[in-house]
Amino acid sequence: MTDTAYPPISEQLDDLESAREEGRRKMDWAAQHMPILESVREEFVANQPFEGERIGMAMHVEAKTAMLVETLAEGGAEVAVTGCNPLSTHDDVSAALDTHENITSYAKRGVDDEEYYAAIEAVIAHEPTITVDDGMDLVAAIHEDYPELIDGIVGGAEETTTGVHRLRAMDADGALEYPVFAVNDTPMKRLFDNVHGTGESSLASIAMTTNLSWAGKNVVVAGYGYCGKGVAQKASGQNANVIVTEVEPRRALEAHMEGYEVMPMAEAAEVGDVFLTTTGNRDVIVEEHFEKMQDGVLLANAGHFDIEIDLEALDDLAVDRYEARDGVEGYELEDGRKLNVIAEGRLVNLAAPVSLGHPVEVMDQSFGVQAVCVREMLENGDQYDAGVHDVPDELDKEIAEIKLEAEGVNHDSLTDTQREYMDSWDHGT
Ligand code: RBV
Repeated sequence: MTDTAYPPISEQLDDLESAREEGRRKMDWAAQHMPILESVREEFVANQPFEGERIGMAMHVEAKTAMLVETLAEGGAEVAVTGCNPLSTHDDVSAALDTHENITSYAKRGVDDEEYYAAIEAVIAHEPTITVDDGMDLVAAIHEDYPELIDGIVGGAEETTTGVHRLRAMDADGALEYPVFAVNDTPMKRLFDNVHGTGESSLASIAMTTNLSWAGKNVVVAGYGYCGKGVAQKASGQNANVIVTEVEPRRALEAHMEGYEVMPMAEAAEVGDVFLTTTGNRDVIVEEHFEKMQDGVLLANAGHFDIEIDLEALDDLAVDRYEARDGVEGYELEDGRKLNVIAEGRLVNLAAPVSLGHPVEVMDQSFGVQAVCVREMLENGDQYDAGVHDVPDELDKEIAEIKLEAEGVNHDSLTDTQREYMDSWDHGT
């Protein structure tokens, strides 16, 4: 695929018509539950803020993401999109998107590394003026291989914790050459998408993939960040006994004070029934842990990349490997124990065969923030230097207000006297 341009999905599917219909049906369902994007879209259709812009995107291409892609295209942009994980694309949705006259979709499920990067290059070939990433692959590829495009790029937005982490490392090295909004770090993203979205969808995907119960299980949650908190809370709500592993002392203490058992992975390995990694770091579950695990355990990852469980080491230990179920690979060890890996250790809520990603409502929030961040970058781009930027709080609040209105929830506002009091420092006892 390297010597020819990578083709859009429409040129890669056999039964294109039925794929497009099914993709559109999935998108219509999502749209009915995405009031924020609906409202933002109305504004964009009326004002055409992205007229003449080219937006390059690498995200999980499924129905909810498709609504963001369409929202940006309806606002006047030419959009080129591909996946941000080889297993999370829904080909039918990708095909439906590709029918839009302002959208080209290169996303395809089950691509190998070469095709994955060829599709990223195909997006970059559109010479984007704005990038929207989930995991920073576009920003990385542009800086490494197409630095000549950077002058023409107004800015970007990043969806996920891992992407923001990579961007901050790049920024600290002085290597990030255009401004990028850390969408992940907003309250409207973190407190909902990371906590509830990851919690609900990871557990649902594991349950549907294995047909096993959470009740009575020892569930080991690695990492007690926003995602880990969500997973722990939802597993506990389904009557599992939750064990947390953490490296950060205050988070370990938080987990302890919230009623979970906290212990090193070396100890948790001996007692866990299900292991779910949410750290964003590598080598969280490694050989010494596999050696201690009970027969029949489930291993899954909810972090962005597939590096948290050391599958190479597990493969070396295994005397046999087999497909135990669709999406579950059994690794049989020399002593007869079987360890079951779900979705190849890739982020389970999107890469497992029956997974659908986060629930629609939380993605509406995250993508609402994404949409107004793109608008902000174009309206006020000259106010943002190269580097990672927090999303202006007013934008995040704008999205919260739209959601509250859609839910029919009223809330109080500060009176002038209260506002003045909060802004002053000279009121003592
Ligand atoms: N995520 N997207 C979906 N489109 O179904 N589900 C989860 C979807 C995002 C989520 O915002 C998270 O930060 C990121 O995927 C991890 O790659």
